[in-house]
Amino acid sequence: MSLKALINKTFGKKETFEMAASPAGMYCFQCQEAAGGVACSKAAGVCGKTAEVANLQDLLLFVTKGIAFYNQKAREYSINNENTDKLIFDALFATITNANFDEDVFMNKIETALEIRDIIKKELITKGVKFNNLHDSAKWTGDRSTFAKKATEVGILSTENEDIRSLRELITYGLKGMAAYGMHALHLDKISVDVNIFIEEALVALTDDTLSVDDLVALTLKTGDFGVQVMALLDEANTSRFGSPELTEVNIGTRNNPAILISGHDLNDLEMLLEQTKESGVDVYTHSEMLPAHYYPQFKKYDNLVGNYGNAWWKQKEEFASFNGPVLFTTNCIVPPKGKVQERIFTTGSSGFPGCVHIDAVDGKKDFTQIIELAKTLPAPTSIEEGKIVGGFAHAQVFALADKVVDAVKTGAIKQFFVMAGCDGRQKGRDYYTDFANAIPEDTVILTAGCAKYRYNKLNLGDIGGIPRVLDAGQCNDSYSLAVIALKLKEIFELEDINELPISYNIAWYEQKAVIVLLALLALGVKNIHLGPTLPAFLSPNVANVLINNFGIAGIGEVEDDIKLFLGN
Ligand code: FSO
Ligand code: SF4
Repeated sequence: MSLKALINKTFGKKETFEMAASPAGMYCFQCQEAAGGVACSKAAGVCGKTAEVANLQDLLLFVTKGIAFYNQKAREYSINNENTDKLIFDALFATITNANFDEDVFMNKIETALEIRDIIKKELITKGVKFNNLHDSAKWTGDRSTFAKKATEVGILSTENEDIRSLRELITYGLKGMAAYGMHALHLDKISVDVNIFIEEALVALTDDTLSVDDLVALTLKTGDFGVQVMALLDEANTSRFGSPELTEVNIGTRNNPAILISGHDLNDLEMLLEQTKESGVDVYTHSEMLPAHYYPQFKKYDNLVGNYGNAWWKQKEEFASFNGPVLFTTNCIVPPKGKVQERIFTTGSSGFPGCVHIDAVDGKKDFTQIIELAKTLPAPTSIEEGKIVGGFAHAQVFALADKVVDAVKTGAIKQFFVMAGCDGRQKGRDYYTDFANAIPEDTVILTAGCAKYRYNKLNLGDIGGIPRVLDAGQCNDSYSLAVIALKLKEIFELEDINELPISYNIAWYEQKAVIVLLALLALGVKNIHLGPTLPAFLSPNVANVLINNFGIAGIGEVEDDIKLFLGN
C-alpha cells in the first residue's frame, strides 16, 4: 500500500478529527486501541478504563502542569522539594494505558498534588515572588466534590486547534514514557536533574497558548532528545545494579512448587520479591515484559527464579487462570480482571486496579509477605509449554559478538537487520508481525525489544553462523540498546549517516512508552521508520504529514509488499 493510500485509510474514515466526547463520556486517544481509530469517547475505553477514571487522569495531568510551573520557579529560588519530581513522574506514569484503573487512587493523587502545589506556591510567596497571568492549572482549587466537573473541562478537547492539540498530546505521551523510565531509574537511585527540569519545562509549555505549531514541533524533537537521555539513564541504572544482560536461555516450563508471577517492568520490585522469597519454598516466574530480567547476571543467583510463564500482556486472562498462584503487577499492562482471580492480583508502584491489594513502599522497602503467604496456599502453576527461549542481546553482549556480526555483514551472510521493537497487543492485525518474521529472507536478522517480541520469539528461525536470527535486547526501554548497537555499527563501518546501515525499522506500538521510543529514534536521526499496526489516532493529518515529510515515517501494508520495500526490490 502506498503511503498516501495508508494516510487516507487511517484518516479518511474519520468523520471528523474534531469528534466530541459524548456528554457523559470521556475523550482519550492515547493508545493504539483508540475506538474506531479515532478516540474512546463513551462510558469506558477499549482498555476498560472508565470515563470517570479517564477524566480524573485528565485532571491529574492538568494539576501536574500547575505543579511544574511552581517547581520551575522554586528551582530558581533553590527551594528543593524532593517529593515533587517523584509526584510528577507518578502522575504521568499512572495515566499511561493499562497502568492504573482505580478512581479512588486518582482522587487521592489529585488531592495530594493540589496540596503540594499550594505548599510550593506559599513558600515562593513568602520569598516575595509575585504571580501574574497564571494559567488556570496553577490557580484552580477544588475539592473531591468538584473534581468530576472540572475534569470534564480540562481534557484533550479543551485545545481547540486540532494540530496544536495533536502536538500537545504527542509531547504529553512522550513525557509519560519518559516519566515511566525515569521512575524505574529513580527506584534504582539514578536521577537526572536535566531530565526532571525538561519535563517541567515541557509541561509548562503545554499550557502556553502563544506557542505555534512550529514551536511545538521543535519541542517534540527536544522531547526525543531527552528520551534518549532517560533511556540511557535507565540502562545505566539497570546495568550498574544487575550487571550487563548476557546471552541466556530462559526456561518456559514449570516445576511443582507454589509460585508468584511478576509482571511489568520494575526490576527493583523483582529484586525485593526474590530476596523475600528465596528461602520460602515459593518459586517466582516472570510474565510479559519482566522476561528480560533473566538476562541480567544478578538475577541468576536466585534458584527460585524459575523461568518465564506465558506471553505478552494481553494473554493474561487465560495465563493467570492456569498459573494458579498470585500475580504482582509492578507496572502496566493490566487487563481488567474479573471474578475470583482478582483475589490473586496485587499491584505496586504507579499501577493499580480497584479491588486488588496495592502494596506501597515504606522507606523504599516493600513487604510482599501477604503475596508469599497466599502463594503457599495455592497449587503450583499448570504447565502450558516446555522448552527455552534465548535472549540477552543488549549492547554489551552484541559488542562482545561484534567481530562475528561484522564479519557476517562483510561476507554477506547477514544482508539486513530488521528492528522490530515495541509493543504487542490484542488486535488481530498484529499477526502481521509473525507473518513478517516468518517471511523475511534467511540471511536477515531481527533486533527486538519490548513485548512485541512475543509475536516471533518462539518461532524456530534458526541462526546465521551461531548468531540467532532473533536478537532480543530486553524490555521496551532497551530499544536504547538497539540504537547504541546501530551507532556502533555506523562507527565500525565508517559511515556518515546511521541510515546508510543495512537496518530497517518496522516498529509495533501500543502505548505511550512506545511514543518516547519513537521520538528518541527520530532524535538520533533514524529515518523511514514503519509504524504499525495503525498510525496513532492522535496525529492530525497535518502533524502526520510533518512526520512523513521530515522523517519518512510510514505505516505498514501487506507483508510481501513491505518486505520488497524494505529490501529495495
Ligand atoms: Fe508492552 Fe505494555 Fe513495555 Fe508497554 S507490556 S505495551 S510499550 O506497557 O511498556 O512493551
Ligand atoms: Fe481508549 Fe487507549 Fe485511552 Fe484506553 S488508553 S481509553 S483504549 S485510547
